Amino acid sequence: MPNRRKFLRQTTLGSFGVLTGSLWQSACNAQTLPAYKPGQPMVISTWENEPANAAAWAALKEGKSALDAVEQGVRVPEGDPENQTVGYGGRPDRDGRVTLDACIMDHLGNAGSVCCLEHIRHPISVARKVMEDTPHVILAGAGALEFARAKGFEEEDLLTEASRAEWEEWKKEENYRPIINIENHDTIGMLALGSDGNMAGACTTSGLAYKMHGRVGDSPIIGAGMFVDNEIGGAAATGMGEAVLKTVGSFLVVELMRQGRHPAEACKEAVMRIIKRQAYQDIQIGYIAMNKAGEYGAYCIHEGFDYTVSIDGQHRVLNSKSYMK
Ligand code: SD4
Repeated sequence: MPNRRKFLRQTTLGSFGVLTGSLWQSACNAQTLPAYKPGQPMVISTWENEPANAAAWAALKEGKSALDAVEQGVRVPEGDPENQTVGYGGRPDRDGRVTLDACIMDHLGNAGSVCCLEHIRHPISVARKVMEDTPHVILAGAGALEFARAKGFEEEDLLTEASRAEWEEWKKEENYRPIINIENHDTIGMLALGSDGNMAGACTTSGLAYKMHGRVGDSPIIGAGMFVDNEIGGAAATGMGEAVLKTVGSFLVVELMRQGRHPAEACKEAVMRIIKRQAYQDIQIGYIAMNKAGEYGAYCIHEGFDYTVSIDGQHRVLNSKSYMK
């Protein structure tokens, strides 16, 4: 949480033009991670998500697929009421409804997604069912809920007392205006590489807090919030979904890696596309990426984006390089 508070302070300053330019801040503690060796499994996720990475790691160690690993990994924050940006306990839209977005992709290029899904704690598992049990890629809203019910998912009230109380306060302060709230940053995007060399990815979120009802961000959109190409690698995004959608960010990162860019450089280029095109002082965007050789990296607009990397059973939270301090 301190990172988000810091980010808010920075964006206030940012709007007064305190811009430090292109900075490579290498406060990275990657050296404390063991070096990746070919044939090892590996997991990378957005933000401080060690428990999620540990669950994914455990799945890989049990011999499960990268697809199982990412599903099991992201289910951890989905089920955690303390995490107010993913799954159960997520902050609601401006009408007080918790609407969830998620997508999943396997090593064969199969993909599944749900958008604006209500009442289901684990949208990632519904997205996987869309991928595996339907001829479609995306199900949205009432149709997604109907499908989840038919697949036996339990319906429940996802709005916790804490998120309800914050929403009630927001309604007073914001005079019920729809705003895009930059405070809401903990979406989990996760990529896993199995020891069989296959990669899969998942992304899940409650989206921007107090969004308009029906708003869908980048997170459930294949190629925007997450993308995997098993020949090359994968990428995932967090932050202001509208900017990621307009630049098809995760697909771009993977295509840049295909052209030979290191994952960190590819993430930087995707961030720079946004910076070139729109006002960026008040938005955060962070990308993570990993290639098939186990190289990884991240880049973000504002300092304060962390990501979690797991190699050889060790999980480390690393600081992403950023464009602005
Ligand atoms: C969205 N990208 O709905 C998501 C929000 C997010 O960390 O990433 N929060 O736009």
